[in-house]
Amino acid sequence: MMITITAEPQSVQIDLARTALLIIDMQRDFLEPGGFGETLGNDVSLLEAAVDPCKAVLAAARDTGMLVIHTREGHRPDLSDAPPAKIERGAPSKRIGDLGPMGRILIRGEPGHDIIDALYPIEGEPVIDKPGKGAFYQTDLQLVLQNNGIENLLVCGVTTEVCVNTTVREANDRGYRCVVLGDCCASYFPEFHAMGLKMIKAQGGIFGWVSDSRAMVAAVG
Ligand code: TIU
Repeated sequence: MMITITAEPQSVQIDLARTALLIIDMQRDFLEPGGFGETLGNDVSLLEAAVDPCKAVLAAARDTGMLVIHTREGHRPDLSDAPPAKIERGAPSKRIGDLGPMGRILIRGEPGHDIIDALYPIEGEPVIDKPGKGAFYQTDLQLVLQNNGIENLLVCGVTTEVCVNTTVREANDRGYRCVVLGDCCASYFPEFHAMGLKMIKAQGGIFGWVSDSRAMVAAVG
């Protein structure tokens, strides 16, 4: 079934049966105090704005039976998949693998690595664990999309200019139509959020389209 989503730089027509909702890294490590985001010096409360809009689109996607995919950034407990260059970077208060109040920072299986309660995956929703910022790099995301006949992605998550932008660029080069739901994304830097969305929709939609939760819910409802 073809649907039309109001978006920028123009409305986009997509086949609902070939569309998945992709929710990127809505993890406690980024959204809650004591996690990776805070160790980097960020005010994690800035990401809260995306939670309710994500809840609304997640509910709408589940109602339609659309494929919902969640991603999580993180590493193996032995850090064998974590590049030293990533671990050593900057001067965080705690490094990847160090023990924090939500367990070891950005480590799979730890409470902080998991998805926030408000958006917790349900049975049948694939969760993609990724070692990098992009969700395609060293994961089976493309295989999951191919096996489900997916051509279009409705993209939500954090942070707008880091994991959302990286993933959208990866997806665009692989031929997927990406519709980024702007209010379902957030950044520790409001100006990067705004610019991150602008970069996607500029030049006639060089990486895809930008829409929002209301337009998505109206289009699939
Ligand atoms: N630091 C930051 O803005 N983001 C990340 O490290 N990962 C994601 O965006 N998920």
